[in-house]
Amino acid sequence: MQGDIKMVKRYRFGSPIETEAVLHKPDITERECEWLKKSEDGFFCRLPQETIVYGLGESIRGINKRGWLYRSFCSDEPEHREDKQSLYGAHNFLLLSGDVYRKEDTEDALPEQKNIGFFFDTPGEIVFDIGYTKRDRMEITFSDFDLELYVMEGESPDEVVSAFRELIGRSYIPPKWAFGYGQSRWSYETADDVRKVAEEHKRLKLPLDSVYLDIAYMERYKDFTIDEKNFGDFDSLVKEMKENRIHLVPIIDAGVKIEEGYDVYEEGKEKGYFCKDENGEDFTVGVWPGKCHFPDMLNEEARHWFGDKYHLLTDRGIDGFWNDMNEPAIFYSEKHLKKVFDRIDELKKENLDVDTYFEMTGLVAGSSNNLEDHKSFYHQYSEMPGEDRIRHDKVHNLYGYYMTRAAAEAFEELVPEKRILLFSRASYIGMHRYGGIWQGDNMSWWSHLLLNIKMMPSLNMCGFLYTGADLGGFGADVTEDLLIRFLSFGIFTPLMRNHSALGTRRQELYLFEKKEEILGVLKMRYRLLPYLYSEFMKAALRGTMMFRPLGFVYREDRIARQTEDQLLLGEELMLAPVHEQNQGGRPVYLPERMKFLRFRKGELLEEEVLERGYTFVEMPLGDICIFLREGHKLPLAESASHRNFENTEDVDYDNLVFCEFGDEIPDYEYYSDDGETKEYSLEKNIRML
Ligand code: MIG
Repeated sequence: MQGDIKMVKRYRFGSPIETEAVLHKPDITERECEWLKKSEDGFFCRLPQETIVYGLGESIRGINKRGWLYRSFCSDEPEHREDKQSLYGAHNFLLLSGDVYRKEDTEDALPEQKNIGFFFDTPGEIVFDIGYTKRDRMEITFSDFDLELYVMEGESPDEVVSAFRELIGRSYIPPKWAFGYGQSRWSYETADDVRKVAEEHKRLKLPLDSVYLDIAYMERYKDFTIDEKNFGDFDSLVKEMKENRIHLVPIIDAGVKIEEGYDVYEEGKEKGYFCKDENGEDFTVGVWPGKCHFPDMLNEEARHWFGDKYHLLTDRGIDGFWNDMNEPAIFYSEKHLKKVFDRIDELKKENLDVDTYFEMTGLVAGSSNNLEDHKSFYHQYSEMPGEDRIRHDKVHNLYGYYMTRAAAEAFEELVPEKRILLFSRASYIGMHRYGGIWQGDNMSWWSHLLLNIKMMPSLNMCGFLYTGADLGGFGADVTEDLLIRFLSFGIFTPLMRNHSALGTRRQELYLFEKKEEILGVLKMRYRLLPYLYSEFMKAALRGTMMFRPLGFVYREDRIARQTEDQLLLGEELMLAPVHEQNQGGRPVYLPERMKFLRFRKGELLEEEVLERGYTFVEMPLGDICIFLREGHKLPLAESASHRNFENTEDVDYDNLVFCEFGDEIPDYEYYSDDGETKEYSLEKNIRML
């Protein structure tokens, strides 16, 4: 159901900075918000114990965000631990479901059953204290209390989400091949490393649609260059890969290397397109390539200029990109580093004790991504004509969004007919229209598989549909069982990419022993593609979610509302992934009767009707277990034994087989299109099957 814009209220506080997150703005409401009380620098409200707080998109902890303090400030945070407060995205959307109090209610007032969404639209820092300081209270504070607040009520959580998504506009849609399996590594060091990945996949009949190029393909980490020594035959590499129907997806970093004669640097400097320091000089930071400047993505002219540079790669046959380090991440600033060195010089002379020793280690560790640096550079924001400049920290959460927007807007001009794969590390709501996101530098930890599961619905609420985690985990060493379990969930996420960090155990699929199991899991992905693509497109075009918490559907069921490690996918499926080591299965909560489907080696092996309640389900490594809701059917591409999938082009989207549960099953709304052009249309492309 489409959200009705009339049920959305818009409030204004202070003098908000335009973010262009909201496309369709209702008129400003003059009355005060019924649900939130104003404090000096924010809002607060009562939070009855059973009320669920959904939202916050990319962040740590649960689907229910209660019981922690989250800080909305895009951060290069490689340790997604429970004690952290921020990740790479700033997704300031909350959805309260359950009992809520009107703000003028007295202590003895009775709460009302509600579903209310809140979007706090401001590009600076926000702290969400959701029952952290006090369990039954939510407090939201702003570094700058200037914002637009959107409040939407609905009969159900789904209705609230639809209303919100209608405000913020349609989600980014990638090409169909971007739903295939992608292999990545920081870094494939040479063109031959890339060839090797393709060859090994071919040899073992493991499907592959893309290979990702991390920073090594560039010449000394300079954006839009190619390293001559190791990727000298770049054009033939692209061509060879294309012949094998494999897409190369290079990384682009936010920092532009300072180097005489490097055209991107020279042009940016000459035209004044870089962010400036207090004195109006180009602001210098240290990132990958050493000293860099940040292109001023908020300045429209600079944004066009930077976006246009992507043509250097699209001209050479590249049709996918990932934008990195765009929080923006800072290893050090020149100014700050000088202070650190000065102090260390002083400390050299001392007998280091507990205080001075930790001061010293802290100085070095603390030189990256510190707020002092974020406060010491400036943008010329085109949305604020008349203002000379705006300090970065006040618009911090827009940087990655506008970098990705730069690329997306350029593609509209460079290749208007064609979809380009694009996803980003940092993001803000609004960026969901321009690209997807990956979930950043997770670890090869079981807890991060669980985090991946929990993050999917939260991201979907905020419009981020094209997303997924680094399968297998980015940092730390993977084990074979973790990799297989990660993949067994990853086959359902739109972005399905295996990526891992420099120095960690290699994670390419062909290096592991359980080849049959891995092949089986991958085959299942390709058999699911017609369904996944169809569900993705409907969610994008209707403003709905692909992945939902159980509590969205089984709203009266207390256990379902509290279930955090099972998800609904579309209207049809429930997923209950194994996310702990050495588990041959797991207890599954069935909020209603469902048909259990077990697939092995890409084939349906077993089906069984399971009754409502808890059941222990055997799930050996490599089995794909799916729960089908009654009255529904699941379309699948032809049985894998008839076809060998090398990549998405081998999937037959027209000849489908179905798994069904129930006596009278309504037709499945099947969305299918060419997957390349932008002729999206629900009317034209849906068939009832
Ligand atoms: O700080 O380009 O999140 O995916 O492999 C490391 C190297 C910089 C961070 C990205 C990661 C990528 C890595 N980058």
